[in-house]
Amino acid sequence: MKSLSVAALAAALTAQHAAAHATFQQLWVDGVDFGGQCARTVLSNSPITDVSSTQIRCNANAGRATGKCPVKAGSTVTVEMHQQSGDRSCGSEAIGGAHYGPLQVYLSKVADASTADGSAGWFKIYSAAWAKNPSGKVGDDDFWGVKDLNACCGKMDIPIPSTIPAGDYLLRAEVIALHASGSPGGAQHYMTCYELSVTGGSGTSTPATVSFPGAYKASDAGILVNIHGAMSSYLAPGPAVAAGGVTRTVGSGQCKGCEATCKVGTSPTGTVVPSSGGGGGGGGGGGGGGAGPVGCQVAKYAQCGGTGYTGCTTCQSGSRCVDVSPPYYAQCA
Ligand SMILES: [Cu+2]
Repeated sequence: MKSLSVAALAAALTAQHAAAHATFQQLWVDGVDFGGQCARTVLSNSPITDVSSTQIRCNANAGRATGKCPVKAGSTVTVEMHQQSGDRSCGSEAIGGAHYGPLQVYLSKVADASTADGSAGWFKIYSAAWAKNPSGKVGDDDFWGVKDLNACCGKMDIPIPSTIPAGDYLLRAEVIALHASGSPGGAQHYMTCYELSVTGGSGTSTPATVSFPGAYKASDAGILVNIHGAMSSYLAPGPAVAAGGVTRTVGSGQCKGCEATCKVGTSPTGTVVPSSGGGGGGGGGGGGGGAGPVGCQVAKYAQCGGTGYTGCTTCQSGSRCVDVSPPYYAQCA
């Protein structure tokens, strides 16, 4: 039997590890599939590990969304994560490689979700973190939000508080993978920002907010932690879940996502509210901006097509428009 050299083995493990990485890609609203339309598409499925970086807001090089998903306060959205761009099948885990940790969701009230840069304050509306495995097994057998997410084919239902004021919001969905977090900088943050236009609601709740960066420290008990041994508790990082938000009891062993009704390809699909003024989404995209039908040009890695997309379809020289999540999303590559 042939044995691999150490270098070849290391390369194989690195490749396998990268393949296990993931991004939040799609959003459902009350069972209506908006695909990737209101997601600021993340170009790499690699994690952010520096909690003091502005990339901790909405990930690195997040491309502009097609528009804003219309959401009624008090309704339920479903975030959807997968390892590979455009692959919504349930054949592989949403995030693989024993990348266990919490799933948390934040909202930020903004003037315009299509241009907001994530510097406004955030409040937490959802946390699915940890629970002890009652079987007595410890360490990696404990229950984690990530395990529930994987059991639901990458989908998790997130109730939107009925008490928030109407207006634009960024919704930040985040998995923190803790398999290597026993040493500083080892925790892996996987996040995507979705652009929402919220209507209705009683509109009086203004929860206290935190900033990104700022909400997390590398030394937080929920970030610098060895999850492979016995744990008696786990404190998810960031602020407490705001009033009207949900703390999920993880480890039910059952999917509590919308998988019974959310069927890719056969569920109703939604149309986003167009981005205002043709401006670019914040946080990167190469500054292509100014999308318009005449003389326009889309920067490499920015969106150039897909359901509901009305912007420029001409890619900058050296790149071409590629379907990455047909029919929802195409980008210059
Ligand atoms: Cu990893």
